[in-house]
Amino acid sequence: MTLALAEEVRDAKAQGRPVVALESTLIAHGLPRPRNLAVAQELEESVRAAGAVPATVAVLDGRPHIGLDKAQLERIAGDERPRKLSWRDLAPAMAAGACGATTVSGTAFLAAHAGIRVFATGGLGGVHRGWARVQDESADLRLLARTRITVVCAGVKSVLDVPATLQRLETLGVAVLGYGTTDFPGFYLTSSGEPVDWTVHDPRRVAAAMRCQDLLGGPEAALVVANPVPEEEQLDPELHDRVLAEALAACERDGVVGQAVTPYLLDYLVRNTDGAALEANIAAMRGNVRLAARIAAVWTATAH
Ligand code: PSU
Ligand code: MN
Repeated sequence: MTLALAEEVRDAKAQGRPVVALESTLIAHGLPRPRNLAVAQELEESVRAAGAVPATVAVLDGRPHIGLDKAQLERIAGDERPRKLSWRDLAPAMAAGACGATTVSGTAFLAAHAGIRVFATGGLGGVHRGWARVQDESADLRLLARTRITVVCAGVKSVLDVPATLQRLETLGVAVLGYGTTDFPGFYLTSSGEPVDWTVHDPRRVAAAMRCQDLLGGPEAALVVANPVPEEEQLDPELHDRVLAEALAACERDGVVGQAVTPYLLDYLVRNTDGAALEANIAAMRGNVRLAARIAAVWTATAH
């Protein structure tokens, strides 16, 4: 595949140093400009500070890039408004010479092809509420069922149907490890109120599970590490529940459907919590990136 690997990423891989893949849709479509660029740069810096190399993934002029330089990151965050590319969109985007930010499924696919095993994001896509009426399930879930990569996330956005998403992950055979928690995180909230089957407290235990996946072989599947936002940085749960209920009602009233639903709800949450939802979102990403760097460090140090 014609992947453009940043020099820094190529060197790190050749020398067996840790690399962490980062997703670009959250930069281009998940955060408001111009804050998005500052956050993207900060996340890359925090991977470096932890001794790993960041590899933000995106498609530029039809070419998948693994690791972006400063100008390329600015393009993804800027006014060009790159498209949102899930896994299925990669081939058409390449053929069209398009620019696009990759979702969890697009990023995981490209990162795995580049031989990167650890990936950090904010929240996974999942099963939308009202699935019985409109079968909207993110392509993230099926891609993770067939890609050997470890994804560190803060759960799935609370705008989704969390129990249904956990059920789908079970059906698809994707293991979920709660990091320091017996609850599945609730993205903006420390807990979604749903339990997880497995809990770990140390990056070494995550790396051990990755090793065991490889020892077992069999169908390729991801490992989801669900890392909660610290309680002191979460969105106030009462405010969250109230504004989310309003947002869902407004969405229904305005007849918003399909791809537009998530951005609509997220924007509503940010605007109606005085930005507190945005701060919780960024706090979650920071924590995930730091943990991913630690996992990647253990993973490369215990060479295989
Ligand atoms: N969760 C976030 N921010 C995001 C997304 C999820 O907190 O920006 C993005 C991710 O890129 C995820 C995608 O992969 O939304 C899922 O979109 P869809 O439901 O269209 O598959
Ligand atoms: Mn969708």
